[in-house]
Amino acid sequence: MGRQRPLILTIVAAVLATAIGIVLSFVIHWFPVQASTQAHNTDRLYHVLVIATIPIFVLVVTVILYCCWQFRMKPGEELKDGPPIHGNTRLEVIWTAAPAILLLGMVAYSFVVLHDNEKRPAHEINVGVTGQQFEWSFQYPPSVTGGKPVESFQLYLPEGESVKFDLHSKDVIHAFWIPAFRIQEDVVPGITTHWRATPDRLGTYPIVCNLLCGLGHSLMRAQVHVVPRAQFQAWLKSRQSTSTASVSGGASTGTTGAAAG
Ligand SMILES: [Cu+2]
Repeated sequence: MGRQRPLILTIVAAVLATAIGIVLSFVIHWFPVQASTQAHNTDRLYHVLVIATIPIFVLVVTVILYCCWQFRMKPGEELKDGPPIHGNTRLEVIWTAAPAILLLGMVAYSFVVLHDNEKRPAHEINVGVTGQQFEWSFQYPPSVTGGKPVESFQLYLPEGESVKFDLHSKDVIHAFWIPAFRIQEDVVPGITTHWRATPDRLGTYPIVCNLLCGLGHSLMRAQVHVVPRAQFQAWLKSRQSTSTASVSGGASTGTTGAAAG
């Protein structure tokens, strides 16, 4: 009985700590608003990973603290040695197999989310993104505008429609990141990289360059405006009539012409 009391106390404390940890993981708002379907998937995955890791963290810390408490050296035992142990096959199989199964499960779930986030939908619009020290510009091809191409320093997107971004860089490596969409991709000179998102919440959200690209890196910001389809169409029309002179057809020609968006 004397040995059992500390063990029961420890187990109760561990269960309590796990419960508090899981509750806290729900109470704390870790992320900015979710403004794309990908954001919901990504946050759900993150939450599952956090909830799966809390009991493991508690288990490891509990075993350490329990051993320090119960098996620490007492006065007079300075020269004593511990009992010789040659291992425990069953225990070793369990502590190898259990984490392996858990990890494989989390990897499989992550893969499914990634695959879902990048899946090509039946309908999508293409928008060109050009990064250069230290600004973003956006190109809307005729397939999107229904007429002349449009270039802008503001990103407008219709709500509820999948967008495939084609990313180009004019100088060094940048990273195109919209935190509210939860997706980021490197923008590399010489190649075109891609990024797909479906904005599902009206509003204006920051666009960030997330790779140190030079002295003005911290200023390399822009905004994405998620608007209803009709407003998007109207904005494209107004841009077509005002930016004729600054755009010369191609997707990545844009010199720093009309600055306002
Ligand atoms: Cu940068």
